[in-house]
Amino acid sequence: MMCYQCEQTKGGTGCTEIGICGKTPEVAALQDLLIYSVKGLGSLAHHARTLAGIEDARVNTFVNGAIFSTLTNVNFADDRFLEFVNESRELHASLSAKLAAAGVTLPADATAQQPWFGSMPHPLAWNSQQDVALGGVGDMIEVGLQTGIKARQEVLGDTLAGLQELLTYGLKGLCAYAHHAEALGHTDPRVYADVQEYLHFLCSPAAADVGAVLDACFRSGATNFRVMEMLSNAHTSTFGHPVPTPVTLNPVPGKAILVTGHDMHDLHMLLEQTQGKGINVYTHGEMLPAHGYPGLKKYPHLAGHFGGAWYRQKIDFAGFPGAIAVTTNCVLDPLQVYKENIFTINETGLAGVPHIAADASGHKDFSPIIQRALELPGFTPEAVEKAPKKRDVTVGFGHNAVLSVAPQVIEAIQSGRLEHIFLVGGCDGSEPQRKYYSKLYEHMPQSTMVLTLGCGKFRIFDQDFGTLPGTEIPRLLDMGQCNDAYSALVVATELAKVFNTDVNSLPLSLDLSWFEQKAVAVLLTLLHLGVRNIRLGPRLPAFLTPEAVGVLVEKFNLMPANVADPAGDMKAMMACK
Ligand code: SF4
Ligand code: SF3
Repeated sequence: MMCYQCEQTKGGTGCTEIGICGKTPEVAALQDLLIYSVKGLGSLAHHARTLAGIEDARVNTFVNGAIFSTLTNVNFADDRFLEFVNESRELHASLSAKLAAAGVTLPADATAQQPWFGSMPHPLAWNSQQDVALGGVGDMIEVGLQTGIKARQEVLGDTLAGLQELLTYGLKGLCAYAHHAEALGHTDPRVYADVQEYLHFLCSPAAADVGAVLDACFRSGATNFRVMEMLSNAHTSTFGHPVPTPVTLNPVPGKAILVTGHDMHDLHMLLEQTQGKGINVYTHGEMLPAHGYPGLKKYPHLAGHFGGAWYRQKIDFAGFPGAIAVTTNCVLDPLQVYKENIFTINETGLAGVPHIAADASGHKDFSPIIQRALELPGFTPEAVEKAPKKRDVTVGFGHNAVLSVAPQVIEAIQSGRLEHIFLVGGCDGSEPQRKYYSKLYEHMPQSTMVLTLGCGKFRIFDQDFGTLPGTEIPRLLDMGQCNDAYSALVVATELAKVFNTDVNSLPLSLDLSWFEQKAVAVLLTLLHLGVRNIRLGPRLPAFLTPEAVGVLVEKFNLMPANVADPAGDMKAMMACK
């Protein structure tokens, strides 16, 4: 195997024997094959749309979900990938039949072999091959082994192969966000069309050109901006705009369910289904911002938040006395001690763990999770009594809430009481270098504010930053999940308008921590918007060669976080460098 799609990749170069995340070579091969197949399906859907105006709703939904399933820490179950690849080929066959029925033939070069496919046929041709025996996981792994990055690196070189991966990884994040929005009934035909056009592009001769690939990467950043806006609208139109809300980190006595991941729709369905059952529901990880939404906080049994960022999951889940619902990333291979308590939903999967699928109407029956929660002890009064008491945290500073205090923020900037704003957003992870982010906060002067989003917030979310001198405005404002980077961009754009300048000229610094491919999508959006001077850490992506990084440095002054010197980075950022 060879995988270097996330920040914790082995040795900063690539996981080759087994993933640091626990991904096996078998699952890696199946994921590679699924991406290969989906490139072909996406390409076919692109032809169907542009040649015959055919829009296939099942294909649109499937492509985004299948791509999402290959994102880091989403799915480790080989039988789920067997299903995905088979479904991809079935959908390919049904869409081909629709094209044939419409009397449309594909252009002669639609399946032209590209050198980087190596021993495999063009993905579109492979999907149509009837003679490929794909009876079981073993057969698929054999084929999947031929579709990895190595073949592309050999033909294209590391820089171009890595830039193709940059586009693919950005798509993984984008498709994940689009899939969340779709769960809430929000879709955009342009987004489906864009995704499939990028997949088609990756199968075309144009993808052999560095400039064309970079251009596609930035265009995908534009698509992701639409997607994040769509997801933000999906959340706010369904659950209302987030409002500042204190959240307890102290459990209460009673039966319990813990919900992790990013999917607010699942949490809502679970809150509905647990009403009146004597079960308290707690958020974990990226579900923390749920407490700020009026349509979710209204449920009295949404009892609080439990635990920290994803990488502490084995400790948090082992210590949770109830059932655990995994809506999306990040999920880790479970410990035996809680394996019987955990359930996967949506695109997530774990070997040997029950999965709850949606029915044809999108409804999910969470009875098995509820049943398990009722069997387990929950939090006993004694355990609650003994647990160390923690201070509340405050969530709910989406763009609406922040813009409602904009006049005070503007006045504070003009009077010099607010010197600088930091956006320290993104993912968390277990590597020691990530202490940089905790230390960064220690060096922040009192005359500054910090906006957080994503699970990176768990470095400091429970600390008291006080209020901005002379105001009631908290110095620490959590804007929500990683996708709420959209909110941060709305706030920055509005501030820039007031000061009659652009985002790059504001007293604002972005110091981003990345881990997985949602962060890649957000980064591509920021670059598409022309945001400069972003610090990125704790390590730069392994799939970007020094040559590729050089282009981003020259165009955007993108810089690596100086993890050895947080004080130095803070000084530079205060000087707007
Ligand atoms: Fe390694 Fe990350 Fe790939 Fe897992 S997702 S195999 S940790 S690079
Ligand atoms: Fe975290 Fe996995 Fe990226 Fe949504 S939960 S930010 S890492």
